[in-house]
Amino acid sequence: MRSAVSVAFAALLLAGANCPAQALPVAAPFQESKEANDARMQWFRDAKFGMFIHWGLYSQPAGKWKDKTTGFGAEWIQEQKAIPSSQYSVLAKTWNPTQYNPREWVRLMKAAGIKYVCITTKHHDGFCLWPTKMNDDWNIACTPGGKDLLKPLADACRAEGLQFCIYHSVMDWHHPDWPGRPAFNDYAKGQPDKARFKQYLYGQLKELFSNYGPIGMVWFDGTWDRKSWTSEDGKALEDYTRSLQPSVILNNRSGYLPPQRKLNIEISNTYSYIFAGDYISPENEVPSTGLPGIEWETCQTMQPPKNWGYNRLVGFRPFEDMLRQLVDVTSKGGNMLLNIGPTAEGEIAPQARQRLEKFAAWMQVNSEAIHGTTASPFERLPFDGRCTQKPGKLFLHVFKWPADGRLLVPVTNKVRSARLLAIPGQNLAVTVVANGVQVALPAAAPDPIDTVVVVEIEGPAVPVPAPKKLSVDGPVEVSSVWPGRDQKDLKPANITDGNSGTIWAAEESAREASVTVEMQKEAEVTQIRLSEGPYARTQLFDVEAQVGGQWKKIAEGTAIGADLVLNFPAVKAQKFRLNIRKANDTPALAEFQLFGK
Ligand code: FHN
Repeated sequence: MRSAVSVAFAALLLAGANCPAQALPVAAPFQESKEANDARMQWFRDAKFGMFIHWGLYSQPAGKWKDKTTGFGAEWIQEQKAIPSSQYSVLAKTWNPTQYNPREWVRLMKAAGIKYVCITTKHHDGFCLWPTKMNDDWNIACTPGGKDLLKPLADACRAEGLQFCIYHSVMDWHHPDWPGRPAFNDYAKGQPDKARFKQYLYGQLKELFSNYGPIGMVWFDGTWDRKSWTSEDGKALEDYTRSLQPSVILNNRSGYLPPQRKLNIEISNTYSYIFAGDYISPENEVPSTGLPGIEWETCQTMQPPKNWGYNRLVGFRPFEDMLRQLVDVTSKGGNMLLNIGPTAEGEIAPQARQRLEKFAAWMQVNSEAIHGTTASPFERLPFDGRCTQKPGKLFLHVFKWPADGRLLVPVTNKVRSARLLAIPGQNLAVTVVANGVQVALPAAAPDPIDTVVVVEIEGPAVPVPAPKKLSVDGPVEVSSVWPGRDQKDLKPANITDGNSGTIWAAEESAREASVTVEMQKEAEVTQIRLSEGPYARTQLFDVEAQVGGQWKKIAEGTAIGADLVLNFPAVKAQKFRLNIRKANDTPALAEFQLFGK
């Protein structure tokens, strides 16, 4: 019989799949002081950027098994195509990653700003990337390559100063004793014995914690089948893992379900929001406002949708998208664990390599604006970008370079200096204005994806209080309206309904237009937000306020787009007018909102 449990787990004297299970080691519940917790978590808090590596037998089919293909979940191919274990196991006879060069991988990752590396020691197919003594047929020693894949990676990480971390799936499609045994496991006979499965799991963790030096983190996974794996199983697993190396950090997927605390933000991936382990692991998702006071790490893959293992059939995310996401996550106080799926040969796919090299180029200039930073002090920024901070320093990540060359930083602190990380030694002029400080920028952005402006301030950042949303509930006057049948959908009232999904449109041939909004009474306005929704037709515009019966220009620009924030010194008025002076198609507007006191 091809059993995954055929060699003794020495410490437990486990004799085989058909033998009764021995008692499991029971670890004392883990406890630590706040100070000890801070010390243990510090590297993780500072790291911000980790690399996830999904590598295994599934890297050979890489999305294609015989004539069947998959565009997602390449590492799930056995389950997706219900491949019998007796057929899937041929992959162990052919795996030989001759191009594997972990030292070179780690150097590439380190240059890209990665601070920790988390590799799949065992994914759901149960195949082990190290020569485990806990089975004799389903690990790297049984392949033509034969060599331990973890050891040289762990050594390379330590040599380069990166944390070596392990992903470990509890769910195991291959092991005959996994209680959720799938029908395609045609090797397994008899009834699964969960106690024996736990001995296998614990025995493997014992090996991993004994032979690979300090383990930074265990990224447990595959515990969502509550019939197979209970909260008690998860709690015991956490305690046992911590007893092996008390410094280890655990994600929240051991299966332990302690009493839940309420999150006051919208989240969709509930599996990842269980308050177990040391941190929350939203998958493919960035919590909109971050999770203040809670440690979190989002895992994201380079090959969407949801390909964690290498898929030769699908493309890679653009670098711009991934860099801005890292910045967004960092500005919200989280970490990003970015996944790559190496090829079966042991190479980092050229597309992934190219993206890591782009990260390296950016990090060479800007890494101080990521590593060791904390979340933005601002609820909202008046420009398209993000903020990260360190004591005495604000890092303003500018995604869209302001056309007027002025960057408004809504902070009340005294400013010592401002400069671009890309041009050190050249201070930028700073002016104190009504809504904060204004930094004079050079005409062009040194980096069109993310240029970082560092503003040195005195004391902890104190933001300018955010202006409050004013009620724009008077009639909306427009120069013209779209004719005919669609008129009621494109009505002027859409402009003030707070929904950027509904728009007003002018008469079809118009290339100029005006929109006037009105409040019930005068108010001090300091900010206007405009949106054209999905359209970007305006090429020249200005905004006026009606003061003492006269229209007075308060802002102007050349583009509006999906979300434009205009800040200006307070103006007291009841009516405001947008004049679209030039558009390349019928003018349309989704939102015109006023903010102030
Ligand atoms: O099923 C896995 C999946 O293959 C992958 O490993 C991801 C990574 O976060 N985790 C699981 C799904 O939540």
